[in-house]
Amino acid sequence: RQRKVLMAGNWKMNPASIKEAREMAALLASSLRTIAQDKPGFDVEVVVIPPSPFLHIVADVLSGTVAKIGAQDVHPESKGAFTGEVSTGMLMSMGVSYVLAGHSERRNLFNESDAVVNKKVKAVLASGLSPILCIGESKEEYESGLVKDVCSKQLREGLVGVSAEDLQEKLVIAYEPVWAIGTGLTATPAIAQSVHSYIRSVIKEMYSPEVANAVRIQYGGSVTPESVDELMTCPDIDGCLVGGASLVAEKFSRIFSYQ
Ligand code: G2H
Repeated sequence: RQRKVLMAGNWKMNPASIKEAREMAALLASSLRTIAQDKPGFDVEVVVIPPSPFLHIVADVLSGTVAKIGAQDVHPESKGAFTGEVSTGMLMSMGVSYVLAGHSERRNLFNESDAVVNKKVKAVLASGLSPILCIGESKEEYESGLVKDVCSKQLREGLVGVSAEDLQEKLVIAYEPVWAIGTGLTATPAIAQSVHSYIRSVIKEMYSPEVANAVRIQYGGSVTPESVDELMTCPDIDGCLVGGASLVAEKFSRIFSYQ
């Protein structure tokens, strides 16, 4: 695989306190330091995505390690009367590198449309940060054989106005079948690989073979230390977006040091 592997841990709305966030980050920092010592060739990009109020402390505790920091969401406007929202500039000033856009929980629980997701993607890119554009079908869509239609639509609408260069160098796609999120059901490596390969074919059609070959596509949905090794043998899976298992430093460390 030519593409650099990206393993991201999405903490969602966890943990309950800043004290616990500091402890989780400290455990991860110590595990990253051990890996840096024991595996000098370790070349995986590791990203930790805590809730906004904990970004600062987590960035602080992880500084000096290879881990980068991500945010779970952002508002497309740069400032103003948007009570409760957070801007790309605020995230940048806290040391954030990646921002999730269109996570299925945002789409389903907060009614984010493809048009809103696209605005966020563009705002993140305009600020110089890297968006992780999340796409994926629901259980009903999966059962009705609509995987390709749903992924293609979310991709095409999410990427409106995104340049080939940004897609090649900054934007990451995360395929997360909604039926596999937090349910303990992981798509089999064969299912995941076939959708990833399809996603690459859509990018090829929209952009070029070079862009399709360069864009990183993560898999997400109940990834665990038990499932990661096989998923990572798939040629079109360039890393994982991990939820539940990223809350336990030992598990997340095992995931990003997959074999
Ligand atoms: C999908 C994933 C992380 P989990 O939402 O984005 O969560 O690994 O808990 O299914």
